Amino acid sequence: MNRSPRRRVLAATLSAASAVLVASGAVLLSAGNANAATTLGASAAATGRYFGTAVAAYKLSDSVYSTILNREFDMVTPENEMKWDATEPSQNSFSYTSGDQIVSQAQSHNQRVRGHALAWHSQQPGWAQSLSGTALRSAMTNHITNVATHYKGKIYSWDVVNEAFADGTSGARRSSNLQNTGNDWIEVAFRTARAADPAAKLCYNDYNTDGINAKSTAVYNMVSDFKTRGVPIDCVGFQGHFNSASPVTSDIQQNLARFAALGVDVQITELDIAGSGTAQATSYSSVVKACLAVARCNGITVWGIRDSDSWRASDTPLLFDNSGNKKASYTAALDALNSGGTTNPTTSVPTTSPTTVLPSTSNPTTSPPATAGCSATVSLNQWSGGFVATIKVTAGSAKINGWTVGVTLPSGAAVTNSWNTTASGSSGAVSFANVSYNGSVNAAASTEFGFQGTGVGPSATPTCTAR
Ligand code: 9MR
Repeated sequence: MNRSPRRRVLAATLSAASAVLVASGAVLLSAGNANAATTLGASAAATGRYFGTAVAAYKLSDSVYSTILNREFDMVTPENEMKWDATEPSQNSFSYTSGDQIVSQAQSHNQRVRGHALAWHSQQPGWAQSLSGTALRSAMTNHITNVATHYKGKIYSWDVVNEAFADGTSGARRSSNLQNTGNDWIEVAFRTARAADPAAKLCYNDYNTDGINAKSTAVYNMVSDFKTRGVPIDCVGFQGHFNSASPVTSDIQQNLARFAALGVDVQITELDIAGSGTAQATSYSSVVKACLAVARCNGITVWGIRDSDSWRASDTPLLFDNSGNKKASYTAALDALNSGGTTNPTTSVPTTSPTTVLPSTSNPTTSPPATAGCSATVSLNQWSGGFVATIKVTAGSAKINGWTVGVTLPSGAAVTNSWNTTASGSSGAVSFANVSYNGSVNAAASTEFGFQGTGVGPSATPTCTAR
């Protein structure tokens, strides 16, 4: 794949590492608890998430490999075995042996499976590469129907479409034979997958979309459009292939949050980070924490087990060394998981109800608030031509039951979308009110919302009015 350097985002205020998004149904787990889990899967499960890895069928007989796989991970993605070239080597003749092997080993170890990938410009069989137009479109839908039907009931989520957007700043679709069949090929793929396996979560998956940039915004706009028009999409995968040209940026959390606010789950799907030692460990920690801070970020998958298993082994990008020993990056990822985060409301158990973040012990009618009110601060990620603002609303010394934040945008700036709030106005003086689930904020507690815009974002301290 092309790995052109991602555009650097100017982080006016770094909020990703420390901010915690308190979204619907989210609770905070205490850090450093004595019952900290000792494997990646168990630790992720404690917050309602999974921790997965890419798996190669031919390595399952390697005992070092399979011991780590079955000890640490509760989700697997076939690295190559469910791709078009593997599953349909000649037209309408299907081959599932290696994919089935991974599914059956996963089932016998209580691991779920992310199917990867139904429609992709790469790793197509030769016969598909030479098709075009309606012949290719029919071949694609036939492929999706057959493969998704074969695995029906066995797949947690499918990467229905993989890597359909171009790198760089164009925000355009990637040019490919599939794209040449018509711009609707992606939604046709999703509708076909839904019809074949209605229970599988359907994901769009891509790389260089981890932070906020032109490519991720193009994907965001597509997902938003799909949700508006009822095209079936349940999740967005962010591959997370990082190296020095394409480093972990501070806005991953904000990017995950803006997609989640569209009503989809978000997942880190192919995480690997070139490097070693403390620098690599710190990067792993920050990616894990970004996911934990977003309630709908419901899982992380690393793209292989040992460094030697990686598609780019010389970058030593994984959590285990060539001998299967845990690296510093493993410990950093596990510690980050054990530090807790927002629980995932789509998979969490009932004990994680929002009532835990909204204690109702103070009754304003009998105990008037000492100091009503709230304050707000803004964290800004600004790039040339656009920005994302994250606003933190903090209650005063008494619980508040609603809030409105006033922001003055500089001339020429405009709000294009927002999350965890209802916006009034889009330029000049804009006000943001709480939504149903984040109006109640306990004394001295905080909640966050955000918005994206064009132009230059607001830098002045916002006003906050409480109810
Ligand atoms: O890890 C996969 C490697 O074994 C294959 O040779 C390669 C072929 O394209 O695909 C690798 O996995 C890719 C994944 O399917 C999609 N995102 C990028 C991954 C790394 O290239």
